[in-house]
Formats: sequence, C-alpha cells, structure tokens
Amino acid sequence: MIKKVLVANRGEIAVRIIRSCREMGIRTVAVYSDADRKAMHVLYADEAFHIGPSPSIDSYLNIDNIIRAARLSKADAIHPGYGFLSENPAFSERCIKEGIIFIGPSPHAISSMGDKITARKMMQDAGVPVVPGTGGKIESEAEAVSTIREIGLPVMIKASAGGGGKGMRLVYHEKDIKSSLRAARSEAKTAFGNDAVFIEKYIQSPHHIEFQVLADSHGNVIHLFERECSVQRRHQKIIEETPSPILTQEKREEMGNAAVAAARAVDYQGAGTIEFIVDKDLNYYFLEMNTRLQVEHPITERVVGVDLVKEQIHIADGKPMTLKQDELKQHGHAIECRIYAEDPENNFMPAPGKVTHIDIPYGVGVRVDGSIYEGIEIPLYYDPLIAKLIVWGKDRNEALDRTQRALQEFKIAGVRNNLKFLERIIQAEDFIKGDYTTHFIEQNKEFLMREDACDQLCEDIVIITAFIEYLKKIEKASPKEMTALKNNWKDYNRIRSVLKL
Ligand code: MV4
Repeated sequence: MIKKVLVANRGEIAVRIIRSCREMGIRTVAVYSDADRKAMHVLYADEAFHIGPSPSIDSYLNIDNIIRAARLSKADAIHPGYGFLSENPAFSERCIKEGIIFIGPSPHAISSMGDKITARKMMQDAGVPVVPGTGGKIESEAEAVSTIREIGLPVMIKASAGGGGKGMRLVYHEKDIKSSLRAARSEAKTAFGNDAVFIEKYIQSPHHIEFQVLADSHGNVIHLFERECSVQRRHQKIIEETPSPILTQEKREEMGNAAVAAARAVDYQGAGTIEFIVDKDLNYYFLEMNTRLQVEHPITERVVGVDLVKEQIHIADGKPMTLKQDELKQHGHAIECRIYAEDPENNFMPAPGKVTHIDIPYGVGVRVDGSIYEGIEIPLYYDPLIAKLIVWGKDRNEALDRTQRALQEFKIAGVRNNLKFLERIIQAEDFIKGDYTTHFIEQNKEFLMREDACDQLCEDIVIITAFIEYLKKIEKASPKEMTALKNNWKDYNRIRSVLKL
C-alpha cells in the first residue's frame, strides 16, 4: 500500500501530482534544484529534498540523487511526472531494483516504445494501422531508393530513437534522397547516439489526434477517448481540445479500439497515450506511444470525469481498475491553453524573470494548473511552461466563449508571455471552424501576429501595473541598488515611452 510518494519533477505537474496524493491521504516528498528553492512544489509538499545544482542534468535528471532522496524520506513510490526521467527505462529499472514502486510502465514498455522501429513493428503485428513505409531499419542508400520508389514521394526519413520531431527529414525529390538520408543519420547519431532510421510516406496536412489509455496489472485496458492536439509550433503544443471536432462517433470507436490494442501489444501498465496522425479522409495511422502522463491530461479528466493521477497510483499499487469501458462517456467539451513564459514578438524566445503581478481567472468551468505566484523568479534552466488554463463548456461554442473570457481575466506582469497569442488563436476563423491541421499556426501567422490598438492598450496596462511594483521597490532602494534595478529591468525603456517619461 503506497503511503508516501516522491515526486521527481517540478513546476505545475509536481503541484498537480501532490494535490491528488493529498486527497488520497498519501504523504508527499518534493525534490528541488538550487534555482527551485522557493518553487511552489517545494512549499506545497509535506517534505522537500535538495537534489543538486540548477541545470537539470545535475538535479532533476540525476538518478542517484533522486534515489537517495527517496531512501532518506522513506518514500515507497516515485511519480516521474512528464519530461525529465519519465520515459527513461534505466530509471524505472533502478526504482524496481531499489524496491521503490515506479508509478508508470515497465522498463520493457518504455524502451520498446522509445524505439520507433520496434514500436512500428509491434503495432503492425497488433493490427494497428501504421503509415505505409519500411519494415525495419534502412541499411543502405540503395535500400532507401528502392523503398521510396515503392511507397512513392514525398516521404519522411525518421530517426528510430527520435520522436517529438528530432532527426526527421522530409524528401520531395528523388535527387535529395541520399543527402537527406545522410543528414537524418548524422543528426540522429549526434542527438541519440543511434543512427538507425526508417522511412514513411509523408502524410500531407495531417491532424494530430491522440488517445488516452489506462491499463492495470490485472489485464484490464481501457481508453478515455481522444485529444485533438494539432495546434502546435515546432513540435510544441499550444492548445488542445476534446472531443476532436473532426471525428465521427464511428471513427472515435474504431481508433479507441486500436489504442487499446496498441497498449495490449506492449503489455502496458499505467497511463499512456497513443498518438495518431489523421488525414482529411479520416484515415488514421499510429505515430508513437507516450509512456507517461501528458501535459494535456486535464482536458480528458474534465470531459471523462476521472483523476488520472489517482488512477496511476491505484494501478501502481496493484489494484484492479474500477472504470469500465462501456460506462465511460464524454461530457461536454474541454480546451487547454498552455501559458508559456516566452515572447511571441521575439521568435517565441523563452522569457525568464520575476513575476511581479498575476491575476488568475476563476469562475464556472475554469481550472488553472500552475506553479507561479507573485514574486517568484522563473528560472531559465527549464521548460518555459508556467501555467495551464483548462476550460469546460457544455459544447464547443460555450467552451470557446469561456476560454476567451478566462484569457481576458488572466494577467501576468514581469515576464513576457503568450496570453495575447492564445486569445488570437481562439479568435482565428480556422480554429473556430475546427478542421485545423498541424500547419495551422504557420498558415495563420499573419492573423496571429498582427498588432492592433486594443491589444497595445491591454499590454500597456500590464506594463504600468508592473511599473507601480517597480516604483514601490525603488523607493526603498539605495542609489547602488537603484542602478542595479534599472539595468535589470528589461522593460525600463518601454515603460518610459508608454508613460512618456
Ligand atoms: C509524420 C508526419 C507526416 N507523415 N509522419 C512530427 C513529430 C513526430 N512525432 C512525427 N511527426 C510527424 N510525422 C508522416 N509519415 C508529420 C509529422 C508532423 C507532426 C505530427 C504531429 C504533430 C505535429 C506535427 C508537425 C509537423 C510534422
């Protein structure tokens, strides 16, 4: 029986996991790096252990230090969250060896799905549709050329150890095959230490739709329907929604069954996600399986009515699932907006800094999962995701109106962020129509990036709010501190111009 969980993560997901543990009467242990001494997950957990310097490699990726914290705190389980060590088979293996429950799948499931050629083969054998392409890895240029002649151009050359867009090359012309093959191989070798590649037919303008699955240690496997994740930029998702506006009930059932078959094929345990690409005729193809809890899991929680973290913990505890496939239903519509500390006007550069002011939206149908508070310094070492807005409505229209209302209430000063950009997305005609593809951001960039007077005014108000905080500070500052503040204050010149100083 799990009584104490160490959360091997930081930020909003660490806080979110601790919340479910608390509701279950489970004690919680946070771990933190130098940069995270004052982080919200540290304040929120029952205990906290320092695990190293700020760079992830020395702290949140340091297996020895995390295991040491688990032993010292006598935690009986570790939840890895997402990112960091969540899909590292050596970490889940180490937990098992140490007699600590890893809240996630087996090392075998993690490593099989981490290798895209193996994953592709296993899925094909299980009858899950995969994109037409190679059976195994490409051994030579001649094999690449003959394979491509069979499946037809355009194709994608993909790294077997890749995923999330790394080590991919799109080939349109036969003359580019050799150079693309070499480029994909060397990129894969550098990034993953493994130069195995495979080839797939390129699916033009696809939708990215993923299915949530849960599997227990008693052979029960269910799916919790889909999430539409096509709004993304450079493989970073921005907005997700469920149900997908393009799926029919029939297709949803078919894909759900395929997702369950996929999970069974790897003898999966825990929460997982099957990613599909879907073309305009609703043909769907397995892309990858993510063997972790995902950032966008709350929209599934809202529409299906489950707490996925609680389910993960019950499963890890060896309990049989009580959820039954035929009792699960999608209720209404949910949308998640990811709030990043980044500057859309400066090529989406990460924008770390001190949060001087924050207004969080409340009210009917609104959930905010975050880890920021006024005064917190957002470190530059980690992912720039700082909060997630999850909105529910009885149907898609209500969810859209409510998302707009909540985004208007949301204010963050002190760090550049994408709140305005998110508002633009949900106002875009293609988004409202609902049949958008993975090219949506690229195809709508003019509309999404346009300047208008109203937005300028809103931003000025945020800047002035931040300026008031700044004035409070300089009143108390010595001349030396004052100079430091001015040099430090990124928006100093902008504020001077807004206030016509
Ligand atoms: C594809 C594809 C089209 N055809 N494979 C991108 C990340 C990696 N997981 C696989 N990806 C893609 N694979 C074939 N055969 C298009 C993409 C793709 C994509 C997929 C999902 C979400 C966003 C994407 C953005 C660009 C390309």
